Amino acid sequence: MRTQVVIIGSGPSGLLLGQLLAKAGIEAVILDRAGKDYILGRVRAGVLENGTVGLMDEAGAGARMHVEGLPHGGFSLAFDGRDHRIDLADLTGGKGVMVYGQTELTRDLMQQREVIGAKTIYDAANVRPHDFDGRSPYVTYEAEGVSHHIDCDFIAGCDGFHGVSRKAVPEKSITIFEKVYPFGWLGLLADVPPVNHELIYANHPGGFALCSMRSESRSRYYLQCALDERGEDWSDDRFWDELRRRLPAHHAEALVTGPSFEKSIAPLRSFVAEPMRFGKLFLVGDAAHIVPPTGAKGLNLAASDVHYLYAGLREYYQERSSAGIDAYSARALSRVWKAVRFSWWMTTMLHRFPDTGAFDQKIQEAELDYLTHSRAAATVLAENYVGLAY
Ligand code: FAS
Ligand code: PHB
Repeated sequence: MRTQVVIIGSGPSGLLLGQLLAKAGIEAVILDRAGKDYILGRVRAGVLENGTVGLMDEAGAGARMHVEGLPHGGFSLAFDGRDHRIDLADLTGGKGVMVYGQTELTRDLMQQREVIGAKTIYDAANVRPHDFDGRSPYVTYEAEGVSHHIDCDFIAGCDGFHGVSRKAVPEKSITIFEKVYPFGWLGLLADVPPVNHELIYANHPGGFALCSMRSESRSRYYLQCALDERGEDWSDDRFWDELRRRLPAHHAEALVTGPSFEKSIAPLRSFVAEPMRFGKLFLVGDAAHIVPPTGAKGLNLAASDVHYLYAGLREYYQERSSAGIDAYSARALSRVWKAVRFSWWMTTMLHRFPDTGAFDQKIQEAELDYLTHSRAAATVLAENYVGLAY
């Protein structure tokens, strides 16, 4: 088989890239080691930047997002028993974010890919990129015990943090930057109305808490927890009691609880692989970088990577210019590192660290005090949260 671009990974970045390439008449085959149900069963991101919303529209997959998504013009920081609204729209000249679950975004992209009849191979085993630093890249995989070989012009490694693409790059050719945080997030999904109409990021002596949502009847909550904790150690009652403890009283009293149907713990890390291009192989999204979800940037960085790579590939095929693909890594990394900084800053400001001393505590309090009393400080937060320009 031969195609123009092989995309490894049918998550948000792979599917979004596939849709955009198809609209530009560029053929791509997507391979994923998992099946659709597994991919759709993962509970991940919930907040879309304007740029991501725009790319979904450009990909022809944004219709349901505009009907079921929740446009938000602000969010609250809660500390010392009070909450302080960050008015994103006022601070950024009218911008906001769209609350719409990654699961639904992925579902919409899968559906659109089926509509256009583009080729996606699920349950592809032992996917391997080859000769990407040479002139004839190809990808091999196995399906139902049969080995397959796909010749291509380019390979997009959209296979996430644990994927095969980054690991296929010789160690001497890649530089890793990493910071592991000494805590995780325990996430819970329940079909109960959200405690607030917008998100609440809470800094509390007992630890960080986040109140989010998937719709007006489905809530998504997170609690900072120790790395050695297990989801099964947290009954629903224990989770709800601890969430109430970490919220200001008026929110704690208003909290509607109910049975959870998803509970999981995610570790937090900052991770960047440089560069993001190796000959004919491009790393995209979580394959190249990971951020703590405090800044709601992971999924949105995958989208901006796709924007840069799509622009480069379209320029290559339509204008026979390599300028865009040659600039991909530098352009993507410039935005990645600003989002990594923002995610690190939000995480450092809002979480309790095991080694937080009295001085660090005072710095956190000063940071929050400055943010809620200075328009300039709040503007910096707001413009990063809605998403910096591509
Ligand atoms: P993905 O990991 O989504 O997709 C990679 C795909 O590649 C998967 O379908 C996988 O099956 C496939 N694959 C992997 N290895 C392969 C192989 N060897 N061969 C073939 N296919 C292979 N981001 C936010 O913005 N907000 C959040 O709240 C948030 N919460 C998160 C919680 C958790 C537990 C995790 C892990 C991540 C979270 N993220 C969050 C980040 C997350 O949303 C990612 O940024 C997003 O999934 C990135 O999309 P992709 O780059 O497509 O990678
Ligand atoms: C979510 O709804 O899952 C979510 C929202 C904002 C974040 C992280 C996660 O910063």
